[in-house]
Amino acid sequence: MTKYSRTADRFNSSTIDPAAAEMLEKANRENVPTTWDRFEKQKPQCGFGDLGLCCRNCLQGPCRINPFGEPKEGICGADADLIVARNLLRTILGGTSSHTDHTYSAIQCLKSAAEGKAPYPIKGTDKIKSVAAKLGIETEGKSDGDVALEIALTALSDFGSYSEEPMKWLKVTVSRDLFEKWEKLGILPKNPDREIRTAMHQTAMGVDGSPVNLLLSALKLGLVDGYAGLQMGTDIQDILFGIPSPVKSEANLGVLSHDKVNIIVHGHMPEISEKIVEWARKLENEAIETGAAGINVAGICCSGNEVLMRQGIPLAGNYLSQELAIITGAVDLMVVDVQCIMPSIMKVASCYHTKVVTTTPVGQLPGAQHIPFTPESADIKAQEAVRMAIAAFGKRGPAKVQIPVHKSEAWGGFSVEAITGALSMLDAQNPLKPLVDNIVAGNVLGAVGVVGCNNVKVTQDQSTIELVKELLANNVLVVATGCTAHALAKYGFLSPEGAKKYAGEKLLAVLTAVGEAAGLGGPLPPVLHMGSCVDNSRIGDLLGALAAYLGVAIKDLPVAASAPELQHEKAVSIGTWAVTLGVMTHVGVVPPILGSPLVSKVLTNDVEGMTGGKFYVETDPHQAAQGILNHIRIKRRALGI
Ligand code: SF4
Ligand code: MSK
Repeated sequence: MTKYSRTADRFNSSTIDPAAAEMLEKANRENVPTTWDRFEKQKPQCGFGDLGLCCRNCLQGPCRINPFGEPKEGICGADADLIVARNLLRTILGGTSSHTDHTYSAIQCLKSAAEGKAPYPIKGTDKIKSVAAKLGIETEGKSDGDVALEIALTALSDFGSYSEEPMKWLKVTVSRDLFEKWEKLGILPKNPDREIRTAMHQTAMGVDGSPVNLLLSALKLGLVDGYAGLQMGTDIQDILFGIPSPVKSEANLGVLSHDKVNIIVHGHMPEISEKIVEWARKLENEAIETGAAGINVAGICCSGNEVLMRQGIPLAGNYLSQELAIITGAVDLMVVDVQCIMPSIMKVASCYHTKVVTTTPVGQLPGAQHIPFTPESADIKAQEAVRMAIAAFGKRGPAKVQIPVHKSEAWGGFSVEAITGALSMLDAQNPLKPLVDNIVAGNVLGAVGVVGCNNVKVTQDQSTIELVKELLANNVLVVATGCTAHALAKYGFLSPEGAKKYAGEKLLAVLTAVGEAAGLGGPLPPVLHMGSCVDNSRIGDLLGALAAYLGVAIKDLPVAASAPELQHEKAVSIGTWAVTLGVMTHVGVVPPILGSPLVSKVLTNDVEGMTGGKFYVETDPHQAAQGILNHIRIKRRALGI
């Protein structure tokens, strides 16, 4: 009897990914606990927490509200609506802080690189031009480095602003109509750090007693996330590392190598993962000298997305596969930075020869080797980490190695610039025209951004795959980011072959016309991988461009967003930003708001009258697909198409 015994049914209800199921069986044999085991031990999960009805905001608590009787108020008198609204705002604050702190690091890296202090060549020349143009920075007669430095200082000035003016980065990015709408609602953010501080204060014991006022702050924090986290983050990272363009790679645990040193990059910060990729290539000979066939870097979570998008590095797995990668026994080193890294990886790594390196001051793990990266020291630190991997390769226990064979072709790199570049092969003057013409003609029914995570409460990848299959069969174009993109990659949705398999007839014809014109020799993949979590801003840019082309508001477009398997606070803050943009946003995991009828009604209904967007909660992916298709059809009718 093994300590963590599971039945075959359990593996099947945990994941639809055959590689993941194989590793769960191996974990079971080897008595290695995984997140699914810990989930079982958490059951039943707390009903008060599930409904958002538990408050710990002061030391008189915790207070709980009974939705079916007494007590109806906490010790201070806070009721269900207030407690749920406060908790939701704190969740969004967690997500927004994560994104803005990530972006702040990227800005510091760009600044240091532009000053010649950090060893990062600034690769995104075209992005320097476009970002400088929107910020009103003169480029004539200046070097790229000088302009990049001005851009970095402008970004920092938003974080350092003490004026009452709204965030500059937001103001220069969005359309006039959106800006004015948010101005009227009183939700335009100023300095992002100040907004986070103020909203945290607002949720403290005995400050804001108005659930509606708290929800307005939630919308404001959604904008902080959107423009000081996602948009600024993507703009800065594209300047540093280049604008992604279509690139072919592979996905799933089968990308790990039997005879090469395997390094996994995991987390979110490309300034770390890019350096690991660079030095893995440069030190390949050292690995060969020690008997390996070379060095293989693969990615997990959004670090994986970042280096796929720009370097074609394969994806090893999404959030729920992070432990499973180590359980292959073939990962020599996992380099982690921030966000979505389960602390459990240390326990799992201790069962194998795998070394773990942490790299940031805020993301440390007891038992890991801490190699603190700074922009200035990145080359030295990356070499140190890669050499650790080479040394660990020799310690692999062959008896413990089992690499699943499963992997699929996966294309990444679909930035807005790459998409419009492909469309410009059909109409150089007016690249969006072919897409819009096909939407008007009904060949493309609409578009949906399917984004977000895995969540152990949902069978891994299942909701995502079921939902996307139905959307594609109904000729809806799908774009993806984050761990959802990993999920779709594993089952062939990011490959041209996937278009033939999954796209409706009309959509396939459009994908084929664009793909052939762009020189791919076949259709575009039916799902376009637009990048990491911060790269959701690319979807916002695309929506903004489509709305401007059509002369309508984003809320009027036949589009939607969906996060079928969200888990992280960041997914909630991204979703809130999408709702402020005017996008109907489906979530496939029930957020902890049902304890408040008021909050539930505002988010799923009333907010539509304010921003044009709303949340749509549906756990069944088939129902969700129908709900999204109905929404798209309603929007089409309203446009008269
Ligand atoms: Fe209880 Fe109010 Fe304190 Fe929350 S803030 S723990 S509801 S007394
Ligand atoms: S990594 S936030 S599990 S998408 Fe961006 Fe994946 Fe969600 Fe983390």
